[in-house]
Amino acid sequence: MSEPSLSHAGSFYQPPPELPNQYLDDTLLRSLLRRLLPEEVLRQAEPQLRHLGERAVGEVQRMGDDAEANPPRHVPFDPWGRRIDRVETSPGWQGLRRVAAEEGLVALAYERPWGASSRVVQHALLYLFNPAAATYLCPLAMTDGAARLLEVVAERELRDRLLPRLTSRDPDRFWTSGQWMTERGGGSDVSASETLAVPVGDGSFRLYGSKWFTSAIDSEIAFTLARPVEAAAGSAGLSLFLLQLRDEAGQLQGIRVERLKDKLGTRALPTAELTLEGTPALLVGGQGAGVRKIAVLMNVTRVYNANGAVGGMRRALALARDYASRRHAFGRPLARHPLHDETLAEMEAEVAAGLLLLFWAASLQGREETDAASEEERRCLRLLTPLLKLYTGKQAVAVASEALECFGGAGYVEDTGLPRLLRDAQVLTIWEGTTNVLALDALRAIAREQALPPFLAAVAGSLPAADAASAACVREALERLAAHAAAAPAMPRDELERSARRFAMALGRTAAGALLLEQAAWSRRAGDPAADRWEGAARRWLARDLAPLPQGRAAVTPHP
Ligand code: MFK
Repeated sequence: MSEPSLSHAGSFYQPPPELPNQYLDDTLLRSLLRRLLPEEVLRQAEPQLRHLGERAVGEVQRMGDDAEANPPRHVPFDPWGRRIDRVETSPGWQGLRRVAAEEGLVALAYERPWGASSRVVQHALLYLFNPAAATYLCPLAMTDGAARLLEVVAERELRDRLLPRLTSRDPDRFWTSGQWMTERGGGSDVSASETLAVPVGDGSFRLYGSKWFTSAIDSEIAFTLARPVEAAAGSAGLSLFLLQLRDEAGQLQGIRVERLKDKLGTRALPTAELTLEGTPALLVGGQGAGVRKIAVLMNVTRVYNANGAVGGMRRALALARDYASRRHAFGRPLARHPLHDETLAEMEAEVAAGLLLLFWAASLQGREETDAASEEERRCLRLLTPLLKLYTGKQAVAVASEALECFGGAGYVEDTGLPRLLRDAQVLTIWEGTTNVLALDALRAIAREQALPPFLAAVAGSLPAADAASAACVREALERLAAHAAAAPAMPRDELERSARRFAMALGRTAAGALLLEQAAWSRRAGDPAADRWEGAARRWLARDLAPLPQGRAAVTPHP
Protein backbone atom coordinates (compact mmCIF):
# COMPACT_ATOMS: atom_id res chain seq x y z
CA MET A 1 0.00 0.00 0.00
CA SER A 2 1.46 3.35 -1.02
CA GLU A 3 1.94 6.10 1.56
CA PRO A 4 -0.23 9.17 0.98
CA SER A 5 1.93 12.02 -0.25
CA LEU A 6 2.37 14.96 2.10
CA SER A 7 1.46 17.20 -0.81
CA HIS A 8 -1.72 15.24 -1.56
CA ALA A 9 -4.37 17.90 -2.09
CA GLY A 10 -7.40 15.65 -2.06
CA SER A 11 -9.29 14.33 -5.05
CA PHE A 12 -12.71 15.87 -4.48
CA TYR A 13 -13.83 18.89 -6.44
CA GLN A 14 -17.35 20.17 -6.05
CA PRO A 15 -19.23 20.49 -9.36
CA PRO A 16 -20.55 24.07 -9.61
CA PRO A 17 -24.23 24.83 -10.19
CA GLU A 18 -25.45 24.88 -13.78
CA LEU A 19 -28.50 26.51 -15.27
CA PRO A 20 -30.56 25.21 -18.17
CA ASN A 21 -32.74 27.32 -20.50
CA GLN A 22 -34.30 29.80 -18.07
CA TYR A 23 -37.68 29.87 -19.76
CA LEU A 24 -38.12 26.13 -20.19
CA ASP A 25 -36.89 25.56 -16.64
CA ASP A 26 -39.30 28.07 -15.08
CA THR A 27 -42.41 26.03 -14.35
CA LEU A 28 -44.07 28.85 -12.42
CA LEU A 29 -43.53 31.54 -15.05
CA ARG A 30 -44.78 29.29 -17.83
CA SER A 31 -47.83 28.32 -15.83
CA LEU A 32 -48.63 31.96 -15.06
CA LEU A 33 -48.27 33.01 -18.69
CA ARG A 34 -50.63 30.22 -19.69
CA ARG A 35 -53.24 31.75 -17.39
CA LEU A 36 -52.64 35.40 -18.21
CA LEU A 37 -52.16 35.31 -21.96
CA PRO A 38 -54.65 34.37 -24.64
CA GLU A 39 -53.56 31.07 -26.21
CA GLU A 40 -52.75 32.67 -29.54
CA VAL A 41 -50.60 35.38 -27.92
CA LEU A 42 -48.61 32.82 -25.97
CA ARG A 43 -48.14 30.75 -29.11
CA GLN A 44 -46.75 33.77 -30.94
CA ALA A 45 -44.60 34.99 -28.04
CA GLU A 46 -43.16 31.66 -26.98
CA PRO A 47 -40.40 31.27 -29.58
CA GLN A 48 -38.80 34.51 -28.35
CA LEU A 49 -39.25 33.58 -24.68
CA ARG A 50 -37.56 30.28 -25.35
CA HIS A 51 -34.80 31.92 -27.35
CA LEU A 52 -34.11 34.51 -24.64
CA GLY A 53 -34.26 31.80 -21.98
CA GLU A 54 -31.36 30.17 -23.82
CA ARG A 55 -29.46 33.42 -24.41
CA ALA A 56 -29.81 34.20 -20.69
CA VAL A 57 -27.54 31.31 -19.79
CA GLY A 58 -25.22 31.76 -22.77
CA GLU A 59 -24.35 34.89 -24.67
CA VAL A 60 -26.16 37.34 -22.37
CA GLN A 61 -24.59 35.80 -19.29
CA ARG A 62 -21.13 36.11 -20.86
CA MET A 63 -21.78 39.77 -21.67
CA GLY A 64 -23.04 40.37 -18.14
CA ASP A 65 -19.97 38.70 -16.67
CA ASP A 66 -17.70 40.78 -18.87
CA ALA A 67 -19.50 43.97 -17.81
CA GLU A 68 -19.11 43.02 -14.15
CA ALA A 69 -15.44 42.12 -14.55
CA ASN A 70 -14.71 45.36 -16.42
CA PRO A 71 -16.63 48.11 -14.67
CA PRO A 72 -17.01 51.52 -16.30
CA ARG A 73 -14.15 53.96 -16.08
CA HIS A 74 -14.23 57.74 -15.93
CA VAL A 75 -11.48 59.46 -17.91
CA PRO A 76 -11.67 63.14 -16.88
CA PHE A 77 -8.85 64.54 -19.02
CA ASP A 78 -7.15 63.82 -22.32
CA PRO A 79 -3.35 63.39 -22.25
CA TRP A 80 -2.89 67.17 -22.78
CA GLY A 81 -5.07 68.23 -19.90
CA ARG A 82 -8.21 69.05 -21.83
CA ARG A 83 -11.36 68.10 -19.88
CA ILE A 84 -13.10 65.32 -21.79
CA ASP A 85 -15.11 63.40 -19.17
CA ARG A 86 -15.21 60.23 -21.21
CA VAL A 87 -16.95 57.26 -19.59
CA GLU A 88 -15.63 54.00 -20.96
CA THR A 89 -17.78 50.91 -20.74
CA SER A 90 -16.93 47.31 -21.50
CA PRO A 91 -17.76 45.39 -24.69
CA GLY A 92 -20.07 43.27 -22.52
CA TRP A 93 -22.06 46.32 -21.40
CA GLN A 94 -22.32 47.56 -24.98
CA GLY A 95 -23.36 44.09 -26.10
CA LEU A 96 -26.20 44.08 -23.59
CA ARG A 97 -27.47 47.29 -25.12
CA ARG A 98 -27.51 45.68 -28.56
CA VAL A 99 -29.30 42.58 -27.31
CA ALA A 100 -31.88 44.74 -25.51
CA ALA A 101 -32.61 46.59 -28.74
CA GLU A 102 -32.70 43.47 -30.93
CA GLU A 103 -35.03 41.70 -28.54
CA GLY A 104 -37.27 44.78 -28.45
CA LEU A 105 -37.24 44.83 -24.66
CA VAL A 106 -38.55 48.39 -24.57
CA ALA A 107 -40.04 48.47 -28.06
CA LEU A 108 -42.57 45.71 -27.46
CA ALA A 109 -44.43 47.75 -24.84
CA TYR A 110 -45.00 50.55 -27.39
CA GLU A 111 -45.57 48.48 -30.53
CA ARG A 112 -48.33 46.72 -28.56
CA PRO A 113 -48.83 43.86 -31.05
CA TRP A 114 -51.03 42.09 -28.52
CA GLY A 115 -52.73 45.10 -26.96
CA ALA A 116 -52.67 45.03 -23.16
CA SER A 117 -50.97 41.62 -23.15
CA SER A 118 -47.86 43.17 -24.69
CA ARG A 119 -46.78 44.48 -21.26
CA VAL A 120 -47.09 40.98 -19.81
CA VAL A 121 -44.91 39.48 -22.53
CA GLN A 122 -42.43 42.34 -22.19
CA HIS A 123 -42.07 41.77 -18.45
CA ALA A 124 -41.59 38.05 -19.02
CA LEU A 125 -38.74 38.87 -21.42
CA LEU A 126 -37.17 41.33 -18.99
CA TYR A 127 -37.51 38.73 -16.24
CA LEU A 128 -35.45 36.31 -18.30
CA PHE A 129 -32.94 38.90 -19.46
CA ASN A 130 -32.02 40.79 -16.31
CA PRO A 131 -30.60 38.18 -13.95
CA ALA A 132 -27.87 37.58 -16.52
CA ALA A 133 -27.49 41.17 -17.62
CA ALA A 134 -25.47 43.01 -14.95
CA THR A 135 -28.37 45.41 -14.13
CA TYR A 136 -28.80 46.55 -17.71
CA LEU A 137 -32.42 46.59 -16.52
CA CYS A 138 -31.71 50.03 -15.02
CA PRO A 139 -31.18 51.93 -18.31
CA LEU A 140 -34.06 49.98 -19.83
CA ALA A 141 -36.33 50.98 -16.95
CA MET A 142 -35.42 54.65 -17.39
CA THR A 143 -35.85 54.40 -21.16
CA ASP A 144 -39.26 52.79 -20.83
CA GLY A 145 -40.36 55.39 -18.25
CA ALA A 146 -39.08 58.14 -20.54
CA ALA A 147 -40.98 56.66 -23.48
CA ARG A 148 -44.17 56.71 -21.42
CA LEU A 149 -43.46 60.33 -20.44
CA LEU A 150 -43.06 61.21 -24.09
CA GLU A 151 -46.38 59.50 -24.82
CA VAL A 152 -48.47 61.16 -22.15
CA VAL A 153 -46.74 64.37 -21.06
CA ALA A 154 -44.46 65.68 -23.81
CA GLU A 155 -45.30 67.96 -26.69
CA ARG A 156 -46.00 66.25 -29.98
CA GLU A 157 -42.82 67.42 -31.72
CA LEU A 158 -40.64 65.92 -28.97
CA ARG A 159 -42.61 62.72 -28.89
CA ASP A 160 -42.42 62.24 -32.66
CA ARG A 161 -38.69 62.93 -32.65
CA LEU A 162 -37.62 60.83 -29.68
CA LEU A 163 -40.08 58.00 -29.16
CA PRO A 164 -38.91 56.15 -32.31
CA ARG A 165 -35.36 56.27 -30.91
CA LEU A 166 -36.24 54.90 -27.47
CA THR A 167 -38.37 52.16 -28.97
CA SER A 168 -36.11 51.20 -31.85
CA ARG A 169 -35.16 47.57 -32.45
CA ASP A 170 -32.15 48.65 -34.48
CA PRO A 171 -29.15 48.70 -32.11
CA ASP A 172 -27.60 51.53 -34.16
CA ARG A 173 -30.68 53.72 -33.78
CA PHE A 174 -31.68 52.68 -30.26
CA TRP A 175 -31.24 55.39 -27.62
CA THR A 176 -31.54 55.05 -23.88
CA SER A 177 -32.66 57.70 -21.44
CA GLY A 178 -31.53 58.57 -17.95
CA GLN A 179 -33.58 60.07 -15.15
CA TRP A 180 -31.81 62.59 -12.97
CA MET A 181 -33.75 63.55 -9.90
CA THR A 182 -31.48 63.01 -6.96
CA GLU A 183 -29.49 65.94 -5.61
CA ARG A 184 -27.31 66.28 -2.52
CA GLY A 185 -30.15 67.96 -0.65
CA GLY A 186 -32.97 65.89 -2.09
CA GLY A 187 -32.92 62.14 -2.64
CA SER A 188 -36.31 61.16 -1.30
CA ASP A 189 -37.46 64.74 -0.77
CA VAL A 190 -37.08 65.93 -4.32
CA SER A 191 -38.71 69.25 -3.43
CA ALA A 192 -35.33 70.40 -2.07
CA SER A 193 -33.82 70.34 -5.59
CA GLU A 194 -31.53 73.32 -6.23
CA THR A 195 -30.91 73.05 -9.96
CA LEU A 196 -31.83 76.30 -11.68
CA ALA A 197 -33.27 76.63 -15.17
CA VAL A 198 -32.43 79.89 -16.93
CA PRO A 199 -34.52 80.70 -20.05
CA VAL A 200 -32.59 81.50 -23.22
CA GLY A 201 -35.55 82.06 -25.55
CA ASP A 202 -37.72 79.93 -27.87
CA GLY A 203 -38.60 77.50 -25.07
CA SER A 204 -34.98 76.55 -24.42
CA PHE A 205 -33.24 76.73 -21.07
CA ARG A 206 -29.82 76.27 -19.58
CA LEU A 207 -29.51 74.26 -16.38
CA TYR A 208 -27.14 75.03 -13.50
CA GLY A 209 -26.75 72.74 -10.51
CA SER A 210 -25.56 69.34 -9.51
CA LYS A 211 -27.03 65.88 -9.67
CA TRP A 212 -25.83 63.44 -7.06
CA PHE A 213 -26.94 60.11 -8.54
CA THR A 214 -27.51 59.83 -12.29
CA SER A 215 -27.89 56.34 -13.57
CA ALA A 216 -26.48 55.18 -16.87
CA ILE A 217 -24.53 58.25 -17.90
CA ASP A 218 -23.92 56.55 -21.27
CA SER A 219 -27.53 57.36 -22.24
CA GLU A 220 -28.22 59.76 -25.08
CA ILE A 221 -30.96 61.76 -23.35
CA ALA A 222 -32.20 62.34 -19.81
CA PHE A 223 -35.25 63.72 -18.04
CA THR A 224 -34.54 65.88 -15.04
CA LEU A 225 -36.13 68.37 -12.69
CA ALA A 226 -35.06 71.98 -12.28
CA ARG A 227 -36.52 75.17 -10.91
CA PRO A 228 -37.00 77.99 -13.42
CA VAL A 229 -35.68 81.28 -12.01
CA GLU A 230 -38.35 82.98 -9.95
CA ALA A 231 -40.47 79.81 -9.73
CA ALA A 232 -41.93 78.94 -6.32
CA ALA A 233 -40.05 76.94 -3.73
CA GLY A 234 -41.07 73.33 -3.04
CA SER A 235 -41.97 70.63 -5.49
CA ALA A 236 -44.75 72.56 -7.24
CA GLY A 237 -42.14 75.06 -8.51
CA LEU A 238 -40.06 72.36 -10.15
CA SER A 239 -40.43 71.75 -13.87
CA LEU A 240 -39.63 68.78 -16.06
CA PHE A 241 -36.78 69.13 -18.55
CA LEU A 242 -35.32 67.03 -21.28
CA LEU A 243 -31.70 67.20 -22.27
CA GLN A 244 -29.52 65.64 -24.89
CA LEU A 245 -26.25 64.71 -23.23
CA ARG A 246 -23.83 65.03 -26.14
CA ASP A 247 -23.41 67.22 -29.20
CA GLU A 248 -22.82 65.99 -32.74
CA ALA A 249 -19.12 65.45 -31.97
CA GLY A 250 -19.95 63.27 -28.98
CA GLN A 251 -18.90 65.89 -26.39
CA LEU A 252 -20.97 66.32 -23.25
CA GLN A 253 -22.96 69.55 -23.47
CA GLY A 254 -22.38 71.68 -20.38
CA ILE A 255 -22.06 68.62 -18.16
CA ARG A 256 -19.09 67.84 -15.94
CA VAL A 257 -18.73 64.30 -14.66
CA GLU A 258 -17.40 64.65 -11.12
CA ARG A 259 -16.96 60.93 -10.58
CA LEU A 260 -18.57 57.56 -11.04
CA LYS A 261 -20.16 56.23 -7.86
CA ASP A 262 -18.29 53.54 -5.99
CA LYS A 263 -21.30 51.37 -5.20
CA LEU A 264 -21.90 48.26 -3.10
CA GLY A 265 -23.37 46.49 -6.14
CA THR A 266 -24.59 47.18 -9.69
CA ARG A 267 -20.95 47.82 -10.46
CA ALA A 268 -21.26 47.41 -14.21
CA LEU A 269 -23.68 50.31 -14.34
CA PRO A 270 -22.11 53.76 -14.85
CA THR A 271 -23.84 55.81 -12.16
CA ALA A 272 -22.38 59.29 -12.03
CA GLU A 273 -22.25 62.46 -10.01
CA LEU A 274 -22.60 65.47 -12.29
CA THR A 275 -22.37 69.23 -12.34
CA LEU A 276 -24.62 71.00 -14.82
CA GLU A 277 -22.83 74.08 -16.14
CA GLY A 278 -25.35 75.64 -18.50
CA THR A 279 -26.62 72.40 -19.95
CA PRO A 280 -29.05 73.07 -22.84
CA ALA A 281 -32.49 71.69 -21.96
CA LEU A 282 -36.07 71.79 -23.18
CA LEU A 283 -39.06 72.36 -20.95
CA VAL A 284 -41.48 69.42 -21.19
CA GLY A 285 -45.24 69.65 -20.66
CA GLY A 286 -45.26 73.30 -19.62
CA GLN A 287 -43.94 74.95 -16.51
CA GLY A 288 -44.45 73.59 -12.96
CA ALA A 289 -45.77 70.35 -11.45
CA GLY A 290 -42.47 68.64 -12.31
CA VAL A 291 -42.84 65.97 -9.63
CA ARG A 292 -46.33 65.04 -10.75
CA LYS A 293 -45.07 64.73 -14.33
CA ILE A 294 -41.97 62.70 -13.56
CA ALA A 295 -44.14 60.38 -11.42
CA VAL A 296 -45.32 58.90 -14.73
CA LEU A 297 -41.77 57.71 -15.29
CA MET A 298 -41.28 56.61 -11.67
CA ASN A 299 -44.35 54.40 -11.75
CA VAL A 300 -42.95 52.56 -14.76
CA THR A 301 -39.49 52.16 -13.25
CA ARG A 302 -40.89 50.92 -9.95
CA VAL A 303 -42.48 47.97 -11.72
CA TYR A 304 -39.09 47.33 -13.35
CA ASN A 305 -37.52 47.41 -9.90
CA ALA A 306 -39.90 44.65 -8.87
CA ASN A 307 -39.02 42.73 -12.01
CA GLY A 308 -35.36 42.94 -10.99
CA ALA A 309 -36.27 41.79 -7.49
CA VAL A 310 -38.35 38.79 -8.49
CA GLY A 311 -36.01 37.81 -11.32
CA GLY A 312 -33.08 38.03 -8.92
CA MET A 313 -34.86 35.85 -6.36
CA ARG A 314 -35.69 33.31 -9.02
CA ARG A 315 -32.07 33.22 -10.23
CA ALA A 316 -30.81 32.78 -6.65
CA LEU A 317 -33.27 29.95 -6.10
CA ALA A 318 -32.42 28.24 -9.40
CA LEU A 319 -28.73 28.25 -8.50
CA ALA A 320 -29.35 27.04 -4.95
CA ARG A 321 -31.70 24.31 -6.14
CA ASP A 322 -29.32 23.01 -8.77
CA TYR A 323 -26.46 23.04 -6.29
CA ALA A 324 -28.56 21.13 -3.77
CA SER A 325 -28.78 18.27 -6.25
CA ARG A 326 -24.98 18.22 -6.77
CA ARG A 327 -23.64 18.84 -3.31
CA HIS A 328 -23.49 15.80 -1.01
CA ALA A 329 -23.23 16.16 2.76
CA PHE A 330 -23.92 13.71 5.55
CA GLY A 331 -24.33 10.90 3.03
CA ARG A 332 -26.85 12.38 0.60
CA PRO A 333 -27.49 15.35 -1.69
CA LEU A 334 -28.50 18.51 0.14
CA ALA A 335 -31.81 18.39 -1.70
CA ARG A 336 -32.69 15.19 0.18
CA HIS A 337 -32.21 16.71 3.61
CA PRO A 338 -35.66 17.73 4.84
CA LEU A 339 -34.47 20.98 6.40
CA HIS A 340 -32.64 22.09 3.28
CA ASP A 341 -35.65 21.20 1.18
CA GLU A 342 -37.79 23.24 3.54
CA THR A 343 -35.48 26.24 3.13
CA LEU A 344 -35.70 26.01 -0.66
CA ALA A 345 -39.47 25.68 -0.51
CA GLU A 346 -39.73 28.86 1.59
CA MET A 347 -37.62 30.67 -0.99
CA GLU A 348 -39.85 29.36 -3.75
CA ALA A 349 -42.93 30.68 -1.95
CA GLU A 350 -41.37 34.17 -2.06
CA VAL A 351 -40.60 33.83 -5.77
CA ALA A 352 -44.13 32.59 -6.48
CA ALA A 353 -45.74 35.43 -4.53
CA GLY A 354 -43.49 38.06 -6.09
CA LEU A 355 -44.16 36.70 -9.58
CA LEU A 356 -47.92 36.95 -9.11
CA LEU A 357 -47.76 40.50 -7.74
CA LEU A 358 -45.40 41.57 -10.54
CA PHE A 359 -47.54 40.18 -13.32
CA TRP A 360 -50.71 41.54 -11.78
CA ALA A 361 -49.11 44.99 -12.06
CA ALA A 362 -47.89 44.33 -15.61
CA SER A 363 -51.40 43.25 -16.66
CA LEU A 364 -52.99 46.35 -15.15
CA GLN A 365 -50.31 48.56 -16.66
CA GLY A 366 -50.97 47.04 -20.08
CA ARG A 367 -54.69 47.70 -19.66
CA GLU A 368 -54.15 51.28 -18.53
CA GLU A 369 -51.85 52.04 -21.43
CA THR A 370 -54.28 50.69 -23.99
CA ASP A 371 -57.23 52.54 -22.42
CA ALA A 372 -58.80 49.21 -21.48
CA ALA A 373 -58.59 49.75 -17.70
CA SER A 374 -61.63 50.74 -15.68
CA GLU A 375 -61.31 53.60 -13.19
CA GLU A 376 -61.11 50.99 -10.39
CA GLU A 377 -58.27 49.17 -12.14
CA ARG A 378 -56.40 52.44 -12.65
CA ARG A 379 -56.64 53.28 -8.95
CA CYS A 380 -55.74 49.72 -8.01
CA LEU A 381 -52.55 49.95 -10.09
CA ARG A 382 -51.67 53.27 -8.47
CA LEU A 383 -51.62 51.56 -5.05
CA LEU A 384 -50.23 48.23 -6.22
CA THR A 385 -47.14 49.89 -7.72
CA PRO A 386 -45.56 51.12 -4.45
CA LEU A 387 -46.69 47.99 -2.60
CA LEU A 388 -45.14 45.73 -5.22
CA LYS A 389 -41.92 47.69 -5.28
CA LEU A 390 -41.43 47.86 -1.53
CA TYR A 391 -42.46 44.29 -0.81
CA THR A 392 -40.39 42.57 -3.49
CA GLY A 393 -37.36 44.80 -2.89
CA LYS A 394 -37.21 43.82 0.75
CA GLN A 395 -37.78 40.13 0.02
CA ALA A 396 -35.11 40.10 -2.67
CA VAL A 397 -32.46 40.92 -0.09
CA ALA A 398 -33.71 38.19 2.26
CA VAL A 399 -33.85 35.56 -0.48
CA ALA A 400 -30.43 36.46 -1.89
CA SER A 401 -28.96 36.18 1.58
CA GLU A 402 -30.62 32.80 2.08
CA ALA A 403 -29.31 31.61 -1.28
CA LEU A 404 -25.74 32.49 -0.33
CA GLU A 405 -26.18 30.47 2.83
CA CYS A 406 -27.30 27.48 0.75
CA PHE A 407 -23.79 27.44 -0.72
CA GLY A 408 -21.96 27.68 2.59
CA GLY A 409 -18.51 29.24 2.17
CA ALA A 410 -18.78 29.26 -1.63
CA GLY A 411 -21.60 31.77 -1.29
CA TYR A 412 -19.18 34.14 0.42
CA VAL A 413 -16.40 33.90 -2.14
CA GLU A 414 -16.35 36.53 -4.89
CA ASP A 415 -15.18 34.44 -7.83
CA THR A 416 -18.18 32.11 -7.58
CA GLY A 417 -20.22 35.16 -8.67
CA LEU A 418 -22.65 34.43 -5.83
CA PRO A 419 -22.00 37.42 -3.54
CA ARG A 420 -23.14 39.62 -6.42
CA LEU A 421 -26.66 38.29 -5.93
CA LEU A 422 -26.77 39.89 -2.51
CA ARG A 423 -24.94 43.10 -3.42
CA ASP A 424 -27.20 43.67 -6.40
CA ALA A 425 -30.34 42.92 -4.39
CA GLN A 426 -29.61 45.64 -1.85
CA VAL A 427 -30.09 48.41 -4.38
CA LEU A 428 -33.67 47.32 -4.94
CA THR A 429 -34.81 48.72 -1.61
CA ILE A 430 -33.10 52.06 -2.32
CA TRP A 431 -33.31 52.71 -6.05
CA GLU A 432 -36.61 54.38 -7.09
CA GLY A 433 -37.62 55.16 -3.54
CA THR A 434 -36.85 53.49 -0.23
CA THR A 435 -39.22 51.16 1.57
CA ASN A 436 -40.43 53.93 3.85
CA VAL A 437 -40.88 56.46 1.04
CA LEU A 438 -42.97 53.92 -0.82
CA ALA A 439 -45.01 53.06 2.25
CA LEU A 440 -45.83 56.77 2.47
CA ASP A 441 -46.59 56.80 -1.25
CA ALA A 442 -49.11 54.04 -0.59
CA LEU A 443 -50.76 56.35 1.95
CA ARG A 444 -50.71 59.11 -0.68
CA ALA A 445 -52.43 56.84 -3.20
CA ILE A 446 -55.03 55.87 -0.61
CA ALA A 447 -55.72 59.44 0.54
CA ARG A 448 -55.59 61.26 -2.79
CA GLU A 449 -56.91 58.66 -5.16
CA GLN A 450 -59.14 56.54 -2.93
CA ALA A 451 -57.17 53.54 -4.12
CA LEU A 452 -57.80 51.23 -1.19
CA PRO A 453 -61.43 50.14 -1.83
CA PRO A 454 -60.78 48.98 -5.41
CA PHE A 455 -57.56 47.29 -4.29
CA LEU A 456 -59.24 45.36 -1.47
CA ALA A 457 -62.17 44.52 -3.74
CA ALA A 458 -59.80 43.17 -6.40
CA VAL A 459 -57.96 41.03 -3.83
CA ALA A 460 -61.23 39.66 -2.41
CA GLY A 461 -62.52 39.11 -5.96
CA SER A 462 -59.54 36.97 -6.90
CA LEU A 463 -60.20 34.46 -4.10
CA PRO A 464 -61.41 31.19 -5.56
CA ALA A 465 -64.82 30.09 -4.28
CA ALA A 466 -63.84 26.44 -3.98
CA ASP A 467 -61.11 26.67 -1.37
CA ALA A 468 -63.21 28.12 1.45
CA ALA A 469 -60.93 27.21 4.37
CA SER A 470 -57.80 28.77 2.88
CA ALA A 471 -59.74 31.75 1.59
CA ALA A 472 -61.00 32.39 5.13
CA CYS A 473 -57.47 33.17 6.21
CA VAL A 474 -57.14 35.84 3.51
CA ARG A 475 -60.58 37.21 4.30
CA GLU A 476 -59.65 37.57 7.94
CA ALA A 477 -56.52 39.51 6.92
CA LEU A 478 -58.63 41.69 4.64
CA GLU A 479 -60.93 42.49 7.55
CA ARG A 480 -57.97 43.55 9.68
CA LEU A 481 -56.68 45.74 6.86
CA ALA A 482 -60.09 47.33 6.41
CA ALA A 483 -60.33 47.95 10.17
CA HIS A 484 -56.91 49.61 10.17
CA ALA A 485 -57.96 51.78 7.23
CA ALA A 486 -61.24 52.69 8.91
CA ALA A 487 -59.34 53.84 12.01
CA ALA A 488 -56.87 55.87 9.95
CA PRO A 489 -58.82 59.15 9.54
CA ALA A 490 -58.99 59.55 13.33
CA MET A 491 -55.30 58.77 13.83
CA PRO A 492 -52.84 61.62 14.36
CA ARG A 493 -50.65 61.92 11.24
CA ASP A 494 -47.56 60.72 13.13
CA GLU A 495 -49.28 57.52 14.17
CA LEU A 496 -50.52 56.89 10.67
CA GLU A 497 -47.04 57.30 9.24
CA ARG A 498 -45.49 55.16 11.96
CA SER A 499 -47.73 52.26 10.96
CA ALA A 500 -47.40 52.84 7.19
CA ARG A 501 -44.72 50.25 6.49
CA ARG A 502 -46.43 47.53 8.52
CA PHE A 503 -49.70 48.34 6.76
CA ALA A 504 -48.11 48.32 3.30
CA MET A 505 -46.33 45.02 3.94
CA ALA A 506 -49.60 43.52 5.19
CA LEU A 507 -51.41 44.70 2.06
CA GLY A 508 -48.74 43.11 -0.13
CA ARG A 509 -48.71 39.84 1.77
CA THR A 510 -52.50 39.55 1.81
CA ALA A 511 -52.78 40.31 -1.90
CA ALA A 512 -50.13 37.68 -2.61
CA GLY A 513 -52.08 35.14 -0.51
CA ALA A 514 -55.19 35.65 -2.61
CA LEU A 515 -53.24 35.53 -5.87
CA LEU A 516 -51.51 32.30 -4.86
CA LEU A 517 -54.85 30.67 -4.11
CA GLU A 518 -56.28 31.91 -7.39
CA GLN A 519 -53.33 30.65 -9.41
CA ALA A 520 -53.23 27.31 -7.57
CA ALA A 521 -56.95 26.73 -8.17
CA TRP A 522 -56.62 27.61 -11.86
CA SER A 523 -53.58 25.45 -12.22
CA ARG A 524 -55.33 22.43 -10.70
CA ARG A 525 -58.41 22.91 -12.87
CA ALA A 526 -56.31 23.30 -15.99
CA GLY A 527 -54.32 20.14 -15.26
CA ASP A 528 -51.22 22.31 -15.28
CA PRO A 529 -47.91 20.66 -14.32
CA ALA A 530 -47.18 23.45 -11.82
CA ALA A 531 -50.32 22.83 -9.73
CA ASP A 532 -48.45 21.09 -6.89
CA ARG A 533 -45.87 23.87 -6.76
CA TRP A 534 -48.47 26.62 -6.55
CA GLU A 535 -50.46 24.74 -3.93
CA GLY A 536 -47.34 24.17 -1.89
CA ALA A 537 -46.44 27.85 -2.07
CA ALA A 538 -49.99 28.88 -1.14
CA ARG A 539 -50.05 26.54 1.86
CA ARG A 540 -46.80 27.96 3.13
CA TRP A 541 -47.94 31.50 2.56
CA LEU A 542 -51.17 31.07 4.45
CA ALA A 543 -49.34 29.58 7.41
CA ARG A 544 -47.85 33.06 7.94
CA ASP A 545 -49.56 35.92 9.69
CA LEU A 546 -50.56 37.92 6.62
CA ALA A 547 -51.61 41.11 8.35
CA PRO A 548 -49.91 41.46 11.71
CA LEU A 549 -51.61 44.73 12.53
CA PRO A 550 -52.23 44.86 16.26
CA GLN A 551 -55.40 46.86 16.63
CA GLY A 552 -55.19 49.87 18.90
CA ARG A 553 -52.57 52.43 19.81
CA ALA A 554 -50.01 50.05 21.28
CA ALA A 555 -48.97 49.20 17.75
CA VAL A 556 -47.86 52.69 16.89
CA THR A 557 -46.56 54.38 20.02
CA PRO A 558 -43.23 56.14 19.52
CA HIS A 559 -39.98 54.59 20.61
CA PRO A 560 -39.16 55.99 24.07
C1 MFK B 1 -30.01 49.95 -10.50
C2 MFK B 1 -29.43 51.30 -10.43
C3 MFK B 1 -28.86 51.60 -9.14
C4 MFK B 1 -28.05 52.85 -9.08
C5 MFK B 1 -27.91 53.34 -7.67
C6 MFK B 1 -29.18 53.99 -7.25
C7 MFK B 1 -29.12 54.69 -5.94
C8 MFK B 1 -30.27 55.68 -5.80
C9 MFK B 1 -30.48 56.42 -7.08
C10 MFK B 1 -31.68 57.25 -7.07
O1 MFK B 1 -31.62 58.32 -6.57
S1 MFK B 1 -33.09 56.68 -7.87
C11 MFK B 1 -34.28 57.95 -7.65
C12 MFK B 1 -34.96 57.72 -6.37
N1 MFK B 1 -35.88 58.79 -6.03
C13 MFK B 1 -37.19 58.58 -6.01
O2 MFK B 1 -37.71 57.54 -6.40
C14 MFK B 1 -37.98 59.66 -5.39
C15 MFK B 1 -38.46 59.21 -4.06
N2 MFK B 1 -39.35 60.20 -3.49
C16 MFK B 1 -40.68 60.14 -3.70
O3 MFK B 1 -41.18 59.30 -4.42
C17 MFK B 1 -41.47 61.17 -2.99
O4 MFK B 1 -42.65 60.57 -2.57
C18 MFK B 1 -41.81 62.37 -3.90
C19 MFK B 1 -40.56 62.95 -4.51
C20 MFK B 1 -42.75 62.00 -5.04
C21 MFK B 1 -42.47 63.39 -3.01
O5 MFK B 1 -42.63 64.59 -3.69
P1 MFK B 1 -43.47 65.79 -3.08
O6 MFK B 1 -43.57 66.81 -4.17
O7 MFK B 1 -42.93 66.20 -1.79
O8 MFK B 1 -44.90 65.11 -2.83
P2 MFK B 1 -46.35 65.57 -3.19
O9 MFK B 1 -46.52 67.04 -3.04
O10 MFK B 1 -47.24 64.67 -2.40
O11 MFK B 1 -46.52 65.17 -4.72
C22 MFK B 1 -46.43 66.08 -5.82
C23 MFK B 1 -47.41 65.60 -6.88
O12 MFK B 1 -46.92 64.39 -7.45
C24 MFK B 1 -48.80 65.28 -6.36
O13 MFK B 1 -49.72 65.56 -7.37
P3 MFK B 1 -50.56 66.94 -7.40
O14 MFK B 1 -49.57 67.98 -7.80
O15 MFK B 1 -51.62 66.69 -8.43
O16 MFK B 1 -51.11 67.13 -6.03
C25 MFK B 1 -48.74 63.78 -6.12
O17 MFK B 1 -50.01 63.18 -6.14
C26 MFK B 1 -47.92 63.37 -7.33
N3 MFK B 1 -47.24 62.08 -7.08
C27 MFK B 1 -46.26 61.85 -6.19
N4 MFK B 1 -45.88 60.56 -6.28
C28 MFK B 1 -46.64 59.99 -7.23
C29 MFK B 1 -47.51 60.97 -7.75
N5 MFK B 1 -48.40 60.73 -8.72
C30 MFK B 1 -48.43 59.47 -9.20
N6 MFK B 1 -47.64 58.50 -8.76
C31 MFK B 1 -46.73 58.71 -7.80
N7 MFK B 1 -45.94 57.73 -7.40
